[in-house]
Amino acid sequence: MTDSTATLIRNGRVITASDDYVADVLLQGGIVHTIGQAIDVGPDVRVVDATGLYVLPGGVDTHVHLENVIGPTITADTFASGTKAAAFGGTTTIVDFALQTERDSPLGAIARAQRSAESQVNVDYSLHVIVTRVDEQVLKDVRYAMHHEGVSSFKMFMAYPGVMMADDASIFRMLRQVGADGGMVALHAENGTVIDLLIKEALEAGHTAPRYHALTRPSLMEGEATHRGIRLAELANAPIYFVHVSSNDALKHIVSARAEGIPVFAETCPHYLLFDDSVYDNEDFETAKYVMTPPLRKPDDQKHLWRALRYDDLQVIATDHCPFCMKADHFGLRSSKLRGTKSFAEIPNGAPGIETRLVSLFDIGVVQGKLSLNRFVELTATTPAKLFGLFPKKGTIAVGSDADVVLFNPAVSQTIHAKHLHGNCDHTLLEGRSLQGRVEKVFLRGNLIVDGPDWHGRAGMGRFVPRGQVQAF
Ligand code: DUC
Ligand code: ZN
Ligand code: ZN
Repeated sequence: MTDSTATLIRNGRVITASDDYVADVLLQGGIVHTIGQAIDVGPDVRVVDATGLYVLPGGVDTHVHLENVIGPTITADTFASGTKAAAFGGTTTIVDFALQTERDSPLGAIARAQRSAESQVNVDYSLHVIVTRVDEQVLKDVRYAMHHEGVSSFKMFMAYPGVMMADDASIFRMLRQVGADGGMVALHAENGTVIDLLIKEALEAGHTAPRYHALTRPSLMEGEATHRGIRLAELANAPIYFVHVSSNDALKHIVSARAEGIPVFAETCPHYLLFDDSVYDNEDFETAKYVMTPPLRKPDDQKHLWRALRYDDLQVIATDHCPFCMKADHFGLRSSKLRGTKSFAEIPNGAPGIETRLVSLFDIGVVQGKLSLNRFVELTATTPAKLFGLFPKKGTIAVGSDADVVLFNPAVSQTIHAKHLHGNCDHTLLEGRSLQGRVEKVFLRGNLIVDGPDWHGRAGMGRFVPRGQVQAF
């Protein structure tokens, strides 16, 4: 079958954010061509029987770190390995990060990431620019990126002083301009200077084990920064998006701001729903697996995250896939948690998750009755596509949309093992866990790239997707 082969997906249950019906879906010319009943096709069309399967829009994961250089570290997945893993997990569009360094501008960061991604990506992709420094020239470049490069979102950090942290005035200037231009500022909300003090004090007291990562990043400091970010956005009259919301201390500010009518949007990540801070109750180095930022929180926080997911105070579930190995096999110590055997502060922050997002959320969300099927699709594909200017090309199944389609079997279960996953990371937080549901087939713009265990994709077949304005209202 060639790339241009049309495919008829016969008799599947089509699930979008708003609909749920059994139909035939014809993928042709890279787009969803026709949706109907008993569609008649010629012999040159590949027919796939989807009876008993869900026909879902390809997942949209708007928070992943592939080949990201963060200080002296680099994430363990390349654009090639990470996007292959994404595809096997049912995600057909990712948004990665391009880091503005001291030396270059946001435009240089975009060009650099694109150069590296171009020949490697297996699914479609875009980039958020991490803006670390704001001046007149940077603001000009940000405007240019929005209008001419198809990059309409910018991440800023309230944490990591001296590395990536931006001050409040810089964040405010970005919010004001990007908001006026129809884009989005995404914020990492933690009070960086207080956290750095707590880290220094912990190390001085001889507390070096991974668990102190969590103990030095209290949820109150996530809440404080979230509140500050909201007030900056309110003053700037701009929408704002909070990445990786983990705690009710942060969420409660988001809930009340939304009730006041302030355009505040936020994501959480599967790990905050799957695990709680009891994993830190030991001094073992194995616990470094759970060193991600923000850290895992209390069961009570999870209860609030689920409530917010149901009632739309959280709109997106993205992975924050930020893989670092427990050993030093990929890129050596640069991408290994082993950097931090002597000090938790040196453990690279992050966990893998790009391949397990849909199946884990299907199991703990849909199967366990916490999310409807429509809401599951909305959180993992449709709303991220809308908030980041990709909709309706991405994020839904509709005539004219890209033919990014996942056939999902809700009736089978699988046990997750790192050795069966497709990324470079040597572990998964879900090792040995049995989950209901399985991705059976994945189409990227009509091309069958995943067929059960078989890979038909090709590095470089993913495309950069220029994005438009935020569709939040
Ligand atoms: N923030 C992220 O979004 N990802 C990895 C680490 C971090 O601090
Ligand atoms: Zn962050
Ligand atoms: Zn991240």
